[in-house]
Amino acid sequence: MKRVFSGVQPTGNIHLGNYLGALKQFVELQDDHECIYCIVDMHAITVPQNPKELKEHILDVAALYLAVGVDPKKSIVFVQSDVPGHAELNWILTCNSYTGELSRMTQFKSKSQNKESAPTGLFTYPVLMAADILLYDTDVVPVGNDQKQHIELCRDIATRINNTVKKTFVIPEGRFLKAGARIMALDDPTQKMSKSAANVHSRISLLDEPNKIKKSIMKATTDSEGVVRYDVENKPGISNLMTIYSVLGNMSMEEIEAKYEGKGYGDFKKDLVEITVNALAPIKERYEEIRHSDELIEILKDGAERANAISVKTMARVKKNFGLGL
Ligand code: ATP
Ligand code: LTN
Repeated sequence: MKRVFSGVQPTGNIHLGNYLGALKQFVELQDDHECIYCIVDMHAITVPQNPKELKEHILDVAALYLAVGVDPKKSIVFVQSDVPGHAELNWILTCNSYTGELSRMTQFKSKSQNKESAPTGLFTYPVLMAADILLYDTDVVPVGNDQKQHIELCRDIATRINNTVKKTFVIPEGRFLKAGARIMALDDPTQKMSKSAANVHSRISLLDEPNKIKKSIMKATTDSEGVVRYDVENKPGISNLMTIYSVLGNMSMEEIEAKYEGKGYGDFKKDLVEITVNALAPIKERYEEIRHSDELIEILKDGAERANAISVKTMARVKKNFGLGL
């Protein structure tokens, strides 16, 4: 069975972009893959975090994993900092990556923009991500399109070490969903939907109340043509809403276009509100059940133990191949 690894940062506001780009795939892969899903708290501290809030957000994301359908009987769910191998492998990979390649990462460029200096961790963030993936001999990494460059870097570092030191790592592949791989902000369809954007109506969070969902969708930026047609280039706003409609409502773009022929954006948006509210309701219900349960803590403890057992074996191999330790 092929092994799958992915991670989500515990930074609050898990949104439709995270769900359609990543979490939904996590659930789909469980039946015929060995899946490991991580809450990457060490990635979260690449920007300052309030410790109390971070702790809560870790449990929020863990509960959301389960609420969307990740099954701890099938998959390993754990917190990154509970398994020391991530930090250990991170250092070894850091010594085998180059400032030139890291400088080309667009996420670093955008997150450090207009700053005189940025935390070193923000710069080396993709190396820690590579460590997460390589630590488990991962074959497949389901992520949103925005992570493509980081996956390429991971493959480059692993290939370099395999070729220059010794064959040590499995070379992983990214898995990107075509429809819904990149959900854009509702208020500005040229930006990706993001947890950290100031405007709450730019995103739909998985735990939003129906009224908030309605408001965000009804306010969403479209265009003045008033025709429901998929055309990302010229009509990015409505096309983004159609992507959400298509994935949550299980309809092709052609079917959606046909359904709204001769109708305006108002009708389309009203239906999209209903589809979205109905899709998120069961997730919210399950989340409320599990978020403050002892079961959640037990699942994470058990997950860390199982993940650690795998990582210890990889680290023994890595250290041996590098000539490290006794
Ligand atoms: P931020 O928006 O603050 O930059 P993020 O949501 O990108 O944070 P993560 O929590 O690490 O950061 O993302 C979790 C997963 O969701 C990743 O696989 C990422 O690729 C995916 N993802 C994030 N935003 C989107 C989006 N707008 N569309 C599709 N997938 C996304
Ligand atoms: N960088 C990713 C989160 C992440 C990840 C990973 C995803 C950290 N480590 C390993 C897949 C595999 C993000 O920001 N979305």
